Amino acid sequence: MGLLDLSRQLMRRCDDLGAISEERGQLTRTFASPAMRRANKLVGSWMRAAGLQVREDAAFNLLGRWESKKRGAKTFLLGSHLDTVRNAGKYDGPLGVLTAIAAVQLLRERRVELPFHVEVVGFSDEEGVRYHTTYLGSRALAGTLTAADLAHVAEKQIVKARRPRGEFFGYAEVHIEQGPVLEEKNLPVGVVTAVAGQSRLQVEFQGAAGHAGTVPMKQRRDALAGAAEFILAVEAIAADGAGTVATVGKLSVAHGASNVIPGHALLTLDVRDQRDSQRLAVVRALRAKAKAICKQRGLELSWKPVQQAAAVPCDKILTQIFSNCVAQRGLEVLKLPSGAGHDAVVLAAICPVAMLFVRCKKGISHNPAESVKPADVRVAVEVLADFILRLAKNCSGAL
Ligand code: HGY
Ligand code: MN
Ligand code: MN
Repeated sequence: MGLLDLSRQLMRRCDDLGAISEERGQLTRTFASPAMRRANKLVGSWMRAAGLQVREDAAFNLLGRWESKKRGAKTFLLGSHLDTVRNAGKYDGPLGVLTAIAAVQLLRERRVELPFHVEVVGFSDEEGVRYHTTYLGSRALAGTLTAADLAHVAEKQIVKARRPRGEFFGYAEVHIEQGPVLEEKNLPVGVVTAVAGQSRLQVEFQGAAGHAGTVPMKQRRDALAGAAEFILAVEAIAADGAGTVATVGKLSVAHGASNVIPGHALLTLDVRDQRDSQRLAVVRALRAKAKAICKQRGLELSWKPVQQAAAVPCDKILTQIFSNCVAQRGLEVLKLPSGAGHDAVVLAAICPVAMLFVRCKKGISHNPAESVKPADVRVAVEVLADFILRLAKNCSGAL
């Protein structure tokens, strides 16, 4: 099957996979759900068709292995994630897994022999929608799960997915850019320099529920009004950070009713920056602001960090190989940072990592309007296949 047919097949597969959801009428696939298992079964059949040995590990990661004939060979990992956010687009995650399968299929059809094993992985929980703590699948595989993580998780057996240290000599991930830069520059692909650090927290405002008709305004301890004041402060303080982004993505009011003064409000806070010191300074400033709001309104504050991930630079050697592959096609090599988090952040703790971005329409992501061009996907498959070949030429299987 040539490159054009492979990329067409890949686009059809994104559609087929995008139809596997746990919510009617929209795409939502969360960690260890029945929909996730059905997706693993379908993608596993495509891995098998590409000649890979397929298995699902104890953390519900899907793995497809291409064994090298070289004795004592190390393993290079390719892939991305198969879980999604709620009401997701079809490409955030799956595009990277399916591109890796297509690149491997292309090389195997060309009877290529590699001096290293290749594993294609579909990670089971990059988005963290189910437990609000991200990267459960990749952290289980990397062996970096903490006791605090596991306290949230019902599926304790995921720790058994841990792979021996040193088994992988690198990880490469293809992913949609989820931003507007490649489209602005009219480029199909870009090479990622680093992935932003992120802090995820849970913030609660505790006030006093009361009758909406009888409690005078001055005597209220309205938790939702306090949360609302805080949310606007999040926007203002992040905007001052020159490159920091901060988001309150979820807000819930306990026992909410139109005639009840909200006594309790819970929100999620997500703060990101390429500079860890700046990110941590913004988190500190936001905590101080939340305390001041609570003091002024007579509320109690609960400030719970859920997860921290430091900013991660991509490996220079692997990034240079990607850059050479892109340049080889006569394309400008645009290098750019990632504001979004990726499983590559986790793998960087155990091996060198690199990422290739694919242009996506208007930079839209975490939205069903997510879309990519077949021609750009074809470039990504070609670049990734070439990347693997150059890796084979440039190293004896260990960087
Ligand atoms: O939140 C993120 O950056 C990624 O989409 N999980
Ligand atoms: Mn995402
Ligand atoms: Mn993603």
